[in-house]
Amino acid sequence: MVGTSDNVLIVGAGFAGLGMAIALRKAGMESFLVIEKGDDVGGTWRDNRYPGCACDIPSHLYSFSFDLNPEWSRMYAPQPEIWEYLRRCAKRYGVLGRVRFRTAMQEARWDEDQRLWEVTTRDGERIRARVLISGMGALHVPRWPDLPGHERFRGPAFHSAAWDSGAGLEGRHVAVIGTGASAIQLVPQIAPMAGRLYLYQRTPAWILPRLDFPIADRWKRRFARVPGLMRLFRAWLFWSLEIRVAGFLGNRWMQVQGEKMARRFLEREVADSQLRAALTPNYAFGCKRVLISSDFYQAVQRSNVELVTEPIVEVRERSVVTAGGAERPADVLIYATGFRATELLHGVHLAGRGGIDFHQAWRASRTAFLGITTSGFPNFFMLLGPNTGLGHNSVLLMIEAQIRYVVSCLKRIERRGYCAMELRPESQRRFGDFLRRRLAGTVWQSGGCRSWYQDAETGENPTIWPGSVVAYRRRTRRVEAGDYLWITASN
Ligand code: N01
Repeated sequence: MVGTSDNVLIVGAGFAGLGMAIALRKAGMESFLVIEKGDDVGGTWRDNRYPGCACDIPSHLYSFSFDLNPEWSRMYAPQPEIWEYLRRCAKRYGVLGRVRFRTAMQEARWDEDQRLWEVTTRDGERIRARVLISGMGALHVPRWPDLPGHERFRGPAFHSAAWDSGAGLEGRHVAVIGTGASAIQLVPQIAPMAGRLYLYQRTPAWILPRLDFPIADRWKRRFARVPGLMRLFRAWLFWSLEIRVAGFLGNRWMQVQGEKMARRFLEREVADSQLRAALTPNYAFGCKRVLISSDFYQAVQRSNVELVTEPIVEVRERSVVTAGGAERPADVLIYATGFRATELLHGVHLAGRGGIDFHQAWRASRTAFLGITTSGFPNFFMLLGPNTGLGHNSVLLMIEAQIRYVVSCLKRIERRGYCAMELRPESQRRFGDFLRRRLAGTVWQSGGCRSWYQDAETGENPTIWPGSVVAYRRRTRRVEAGDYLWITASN
């Protein structure tokens, strides 16, 4: 049992949770605890270990702004390196010892009398804290398609985010379901070892080449010697990605240019016109996440790889059947089918003021102010909450803006002697209206596709920030006192 002296409870030890813990230490707020469901830090970079797993944002930008790393081996560092970077940060900034592993939050209740969060873990332990911060992320609960007969399958079957390295793919019939960001990274790696690989595609993606290369030692040395140079490089990366946002927000000219580049790439890489047609999306460039890969198209054209575009209708003991009745053998089944990205705080019961249920409140409003705070849930903050994902730039920039915002909130509470702060319902409504207006014209909502950014039932987009990183930073720079109710011991 953690005493109430632990002011802040952070849930999750990925980029968001660790970044938050480090920021609290830097702000002199030492009274915090991090709980983590896994047995190590790293979040998504600990979980995703499939062959070829790497970041699709350049590493010099996909890292903390306060800990630039001159040692990145490549433009797009592989997963083990990113994971190692995070572990190093946890140690370097003295937060590793503050993480309690194998501790998953199951329930949290706001105790109105005590003005505290009472958290229950999956093991039944109780933890009390004044402030609750979710760093649980959005891409950690695997999505399993409900394929008829999947339970009958006899061979190893696993999700890309829970890679079974003992499955033994050599010379076997391997079925990969999905052609999203994970699949296009893992297929080129496993295709050479599989006997035959069947790639089941429901919707093709727009793909651009990945300009990946090793970073030369002399550049690593320069970056280490002159940190300003590294900052300059990072700034260049930032702006070259940031300008692309205009296309996503509705600039047709930029969308057309993007589409032209992707079409040219596809034409250059794939000679067979039938295969090219099967790999060509029928929706606007950017509607689904634009993927980057320089080896996926090559892998699909290997003689032992078959792209299957008919929908799967049944999984049998050792095969997959598609519409039309074709049955293809399968010894191993790999689900590269993504995550339940629109289901916030999946598997957690959160009860706010007056016992209101977070999931019910969410269904009614579908917004969180700046993606961070929600009315009815005092002293509760989300990192990488709704509508703060990005399609065009490094999401770490969003996480860091949120962390700064939360620290400002906590400082204000401390300075003024408040017990808690709670978002005013009208601030939440205003922000929700703004989001809906902004999203309406974006390619994500009007580009003619259905994507994991959208809620499967309503088609609404609770995932993406409909603006630039610069605009988000501007909005989160200051905590506007008027957006919140500030609660004292007596009111
Ligand atoms: O998941 P996805 P992902 N039958 O949802 C298909 C991040 N990430 O794990 O498009 C057949 O993109 C589905 O088809 P459709 C990144 O943000 C980051 O690949 O829905 N297919 C789709 O093709 C990324 O965007 C990195 O029609 C089925 C695929 O499965 C996010 O994670 C690296 C199906 C799922 O693709 C998710 O990527 C990797 C069915 N029944 C991932 N059901 C970085 O480098 C689903 N599909 C930072």
